[in-house]
Amino acid sequence: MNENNQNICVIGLGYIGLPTASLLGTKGFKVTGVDTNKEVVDTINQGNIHIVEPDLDILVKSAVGSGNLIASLEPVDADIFILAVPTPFKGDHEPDVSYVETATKKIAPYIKPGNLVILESTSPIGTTDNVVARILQEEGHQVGEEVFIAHCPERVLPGRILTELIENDRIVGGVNQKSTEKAVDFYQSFVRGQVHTSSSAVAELAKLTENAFRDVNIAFANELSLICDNLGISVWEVIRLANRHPRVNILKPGPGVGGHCIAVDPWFIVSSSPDQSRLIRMAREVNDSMPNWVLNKVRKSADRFKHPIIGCLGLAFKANVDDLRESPAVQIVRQLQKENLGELIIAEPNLNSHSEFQILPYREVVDKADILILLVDHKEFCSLKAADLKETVLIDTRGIID
Ligand code: SAJ
Repeated sequence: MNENNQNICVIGLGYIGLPTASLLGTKGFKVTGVDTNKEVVDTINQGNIHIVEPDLDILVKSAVGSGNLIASLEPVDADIFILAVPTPFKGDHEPDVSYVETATKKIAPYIKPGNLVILESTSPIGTTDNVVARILQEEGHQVGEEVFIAHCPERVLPGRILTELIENDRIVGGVNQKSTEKAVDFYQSFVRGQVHTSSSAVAELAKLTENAFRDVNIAFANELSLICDNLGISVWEVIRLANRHPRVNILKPGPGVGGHCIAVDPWFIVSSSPDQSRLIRMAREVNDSMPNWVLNKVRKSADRFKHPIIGCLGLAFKANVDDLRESPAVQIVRQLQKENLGELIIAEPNLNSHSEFQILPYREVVDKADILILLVDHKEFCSLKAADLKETVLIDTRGIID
């Protein structure tokens, strides 16, 4: 339990901000969560959630019910401000830190001496100092002396957010020693993992590195799947056997890399050092080419029919989430719709409806499809057996159907 009775203001109530705000609310902090979307604010104040994440509904209900979490359109005075806003890219994969800028300007009038500001958003190198600290200094705050600023990148895996928020190690990089110490004290009050310290730039690059590492490893698996396809060899069997080596651990090929993190963050490294980031850029390109590879498979199969029913299983960017951001499955389905290769029918068990696509029960899609594309390895699809599919042409991009 938090005995300080500290007030926290979390800016951004998305996939990181809402779990963090509600977790802190249940740990005894008084939390105000701020979002620009009124519908999101109203939903949370009713004790409900707008995203799918295991157990988040229970946590939000409990935090709101206890009075420790209130959602609002505007910031409030607080002891600690946490920025959890998006950091997408724009143009030719250039980082877009405009949400961080806007959020910093928005909290500036509420900040008082003694306050701590933490940037949790995954950020391009230099954002903590050159955006957050610079803006607050320009707004008249004595950064590092009266107002403390640190970067503590979020590292949680969608689908396991609530566990990882507590169990994962954290990296804290303050703009000065005092800022680092204040942020460490805060995280140690609710994190069970270790809290490591460094500079803000190291903390920024360490987070980007984690996601670039995973992207490069997925690209290796994806490239291997192209090689195996060319050779007429099962990539799944190759990986299964190669992974029996004690020092080999190949990840899974798929239809591409989605989500707002791994498909985005490596570009922040590339844009910081374009001439040195050859492998990281190439991995991004390999992963980004995968949807088109899947589309070519569908085009080839569709040639065998007059006007086939094409069943698509899954829209989310990965298994067991409802998040469609940067989803390769959505990219594939949109392109199929454009090309009108056949009648498209779609199942996504984590969504009741979608503004663009009609969502059908997955059994109906399986039964009706001439061509079935398995795009996401949701748990609902894992019981499918090749024997049940009879005449259906199956394109299993996740290797889950025997
Ligand atoms: N994917 C594959 N093959 C694999 C693993 C993943 O194709 O073997 C695909 C997924 O289907 C998905 C994408 O990669 O489209 C990313 O999924 P993910 O589960 O690897 O990662 P995210 O984006 O959900 O979360 C990542 C995590 N980073 C790392 O594991 C290094 C998480 O810890 C970060 O906090 C998160 O990014 C973030 O917010 O940055």
